[in-house]
Amino acid sequence: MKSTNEVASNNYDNGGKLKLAIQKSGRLNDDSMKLLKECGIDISNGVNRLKADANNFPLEVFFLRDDDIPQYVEDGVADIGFVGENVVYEKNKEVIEVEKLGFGKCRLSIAVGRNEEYVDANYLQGKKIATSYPVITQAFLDKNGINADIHEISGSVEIAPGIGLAEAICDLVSSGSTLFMNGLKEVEVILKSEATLIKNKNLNAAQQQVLDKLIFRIQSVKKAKHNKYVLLNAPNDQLDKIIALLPGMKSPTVLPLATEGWSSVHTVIKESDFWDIIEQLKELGAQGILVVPIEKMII
Ligand code: PRT
Ligand code: ZN
Repeated sequence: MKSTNEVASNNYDNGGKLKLAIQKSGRLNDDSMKLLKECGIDISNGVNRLKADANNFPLEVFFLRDDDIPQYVEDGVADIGFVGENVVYEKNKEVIEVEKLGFGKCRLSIAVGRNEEYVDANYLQGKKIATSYPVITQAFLDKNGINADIHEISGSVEIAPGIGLAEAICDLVSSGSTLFMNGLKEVEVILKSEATLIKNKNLNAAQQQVLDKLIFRIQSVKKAKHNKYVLLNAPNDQLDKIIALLPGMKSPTVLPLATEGWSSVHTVIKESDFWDIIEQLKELGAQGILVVPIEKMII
């Protein structure tokens, strides 16, 4: 018979372990693996692997086609998944979106021939639209009261107008160069998408606890990426104005420099505010400005 301790620890092992589905290969695979690594989760790497265990976190990783991930998570074959929001909305499975992951950013857009005169969605009335996203496209058409013929194809959607298959397409765009090379222009953004963490609806309490730990780590990694650590030298007579410019987590650290009349100022600023603030700091006489990436940020 097992001791109570043994039973408790087994319960944790079985109940608290999470099965995570990520893309096997493709645009989301590298970033998914990188995020796990940045979260301090070490995955034993097999070649041609279908699944792998984490060595230092109660997690088992399944490598799947991205299109299948929502179904596996709905069924509970996987407990959680990293997948594009575009796939989540298209597949429309019963899963819960928990946390955006900050990579795999793209948009699902309508594009038409570059020389077409497109004023609004009414252009699409009665037209043929080629897409791999029939559900999202139909929802857009319904919302705009448009009656169009959706032609579902699984790949190379952008060539459809060129070969006379459709007058418009609805496809993923990131840089826009694929559209450009195929003589198309983007006319409507239907959905902005990025990779997201989805979960099964029926996680048990122990699994939810492990998921909360994972989310906490993901949020720390994301916050760190959005912020930079800034060090600069400031003339003491401008210190008040310089500090007023720097938001920081609490308030900046100020240390005297060996050179009389100067201080070293350390703080954290949002990457998005960075260029504006740097210009103003320079105008106030700040020198030797260093901007350093942050690995993790726990607030
Ligand atoms: O084999 P599997 O089914 O797993 O992969 P897949 O071929 O279906 O997907 P994959 O690896 O191409 O994309 C996986 C996910 O990456 C997508 O579901 C999106 O969430 C995300 N993503 C981000 C993109 C893009 N950016 C993207 N640009 N997915 C596809 N594209 C394609 C787009 O379809 C078009 O052909 O890239 C082309 C356009 O790119 P630009 O830069 O020229 O505009
Ligand atoms: Zn796919």
